Amino acid sequence: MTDQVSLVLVNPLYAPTQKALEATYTVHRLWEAEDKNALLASVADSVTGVVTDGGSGASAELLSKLPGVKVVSVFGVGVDAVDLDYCKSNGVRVGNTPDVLTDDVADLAVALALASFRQIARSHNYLCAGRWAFEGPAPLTAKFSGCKVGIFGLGRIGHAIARRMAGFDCQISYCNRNPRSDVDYRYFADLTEMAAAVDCLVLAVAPTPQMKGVVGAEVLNALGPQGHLVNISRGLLVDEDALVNALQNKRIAGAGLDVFVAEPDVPPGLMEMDNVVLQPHVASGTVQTRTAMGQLMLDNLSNHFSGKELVAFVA
Ligand code: 8YV
Repeated sequence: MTDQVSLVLVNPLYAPTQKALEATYTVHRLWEAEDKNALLASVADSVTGVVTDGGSGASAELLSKLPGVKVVSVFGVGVDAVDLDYCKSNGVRVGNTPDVLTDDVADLAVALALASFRQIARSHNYLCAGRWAFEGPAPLTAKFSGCKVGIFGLGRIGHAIARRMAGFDCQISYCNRNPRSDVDYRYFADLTEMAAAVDCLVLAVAPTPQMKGVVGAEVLNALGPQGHLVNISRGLLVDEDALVNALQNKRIAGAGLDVFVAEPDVPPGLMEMDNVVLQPHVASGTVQTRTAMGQLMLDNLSNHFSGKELVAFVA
């Protein structure tokens, strides 16, 4: 037990990881506190680290109540919910867990694309409702192999998705701030322009607050009635009202979504349509990957408290 190190844990983690964390550090469980501000005030003098995950992050409001904190260790790759400006201004290091989850997240993006093009949920429900026997073959769907894919955010995860989809003979395009010199995929500087040129728009970008709702009516109309949207990034990228409207009015063909604006709440309109496949933010949710994420999150902490560089960090 590293008795002298006291941490705040923002939300429950993968059980084996949380067990290891609490066996090593003095951990204050923020989500269990009836009065969170009272808990933070009571531990402010002793706490020197925060542990969180990609969804919960660590706000400036939280961190400002814990002036002794000099490390935030994120159980996840996404740090959009961590106030990086506060961290950089106050000398707080931010560790995350990239690479170990790339395969799983990319795999689920492909699964969601296939599920949307081939309407796997709808055909499953058609069979289970006994309609096959009475109505005959299920309605035809759309071919995925060879389609035009546009990836918004060709980073580590976006590139892994591109490699997988190239294996389905898909024609890959991407939209980044700047073109990459190490790939020969078609580059678009403008998201709407890329959406108009592809059949499958995949959101894999590490989002910034400025990207809120960037996938709205204009991008969805550009994607078009044969288009499919896949999101394994963050729900904040999508104007969900515009998406529900586009799906209900068949201005796009389908969607495969793992993330939502206000998780775990999901717009009811998305759950009422059969041309949508929904997942409860499980892209990194395998035993192997969550184990690896947990180890990396713990390694970042132990490195910090040993005066070493974090294994993987963003600040
Ligand atoms: C979550 C994620 O952190 O890696 C990320 O940024 O969004 C996810 O892996 C994971 O669901 C743990 O809560």
